Amino acid sequence: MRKALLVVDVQNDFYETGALPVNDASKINTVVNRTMKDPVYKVIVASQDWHPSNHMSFAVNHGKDPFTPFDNGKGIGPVLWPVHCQQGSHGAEFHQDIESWRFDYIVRKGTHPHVDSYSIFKENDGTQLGTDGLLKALGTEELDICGLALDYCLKYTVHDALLAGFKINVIINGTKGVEANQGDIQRTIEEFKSAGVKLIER
Ligand code: VGL
Ligand code: ZN
Repeated sequence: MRKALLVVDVQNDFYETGALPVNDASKINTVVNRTMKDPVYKVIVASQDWHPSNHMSFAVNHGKDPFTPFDNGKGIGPVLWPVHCQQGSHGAEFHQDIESWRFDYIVRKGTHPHVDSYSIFKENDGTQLGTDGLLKALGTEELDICGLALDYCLKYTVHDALLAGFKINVIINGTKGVEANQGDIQRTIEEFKSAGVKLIER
C-alpha cells in the first residue's frame, strides 16, 4: 500500500511558549523527525495554519475573550481563539527543531477571513483544499498522521481522511492535545478507536 505521512500544524504558536500553546508539544519533535526519515513514505504533506490579521476565528476581532463559545454557522467555532499563526509571523513558522525541509508539500489553511480551516483536507465550510486530490493522484492508500493539536486540527484531519477512504494510523506519541475542555483528548482517542483508526507509536 502506498503510504503518505501527514504532519499537522507543527508551528511555533502551538508550542509551549506560543499564542495557543499545547502542553508538552515539543516532546513530539524527535518522533516527527525520526518518522520523516522513514523511506516508506512516498510523500510528506504538512499543513500550516495561515491566518490574515482580520481572521474571524480571533476573539479580539469580535471584542471577545479567547475561548468564548462561538458559532457563525459558516466554519468559525466552536470557540474563538487568541490571535495565532498570522501570515508571515514568527508564530506561524514551523518549529525550528522540526526538519521542515523534509516536507514535500505544504498546505496553507485558514486564509479566508470568514472561514476557519482545521483539517488539512477541507475548510470548515466544506471547501476542498486539494489535499485529497493530491494524495490520490500520487496513489496514496494509507496515511500516518502526526502533529498538533490532537483534539482540533488532527481530529478534523482524521475525520476527513476517513470520509476520503484512506486507511489511517495516528502516531499517538507524535501528537499532543489542547484540551480546551476537560476530557477532549480522551474523547478524541475513543472516537478514533471506534472509527477503526489504528493508534501506533513511532
Ligand atoms: C488549531 C485552533 C485554531 C490547531 C488551529 O492547529 O489545532 N486549533 N487553529
Ligand atoms: Zn487557526
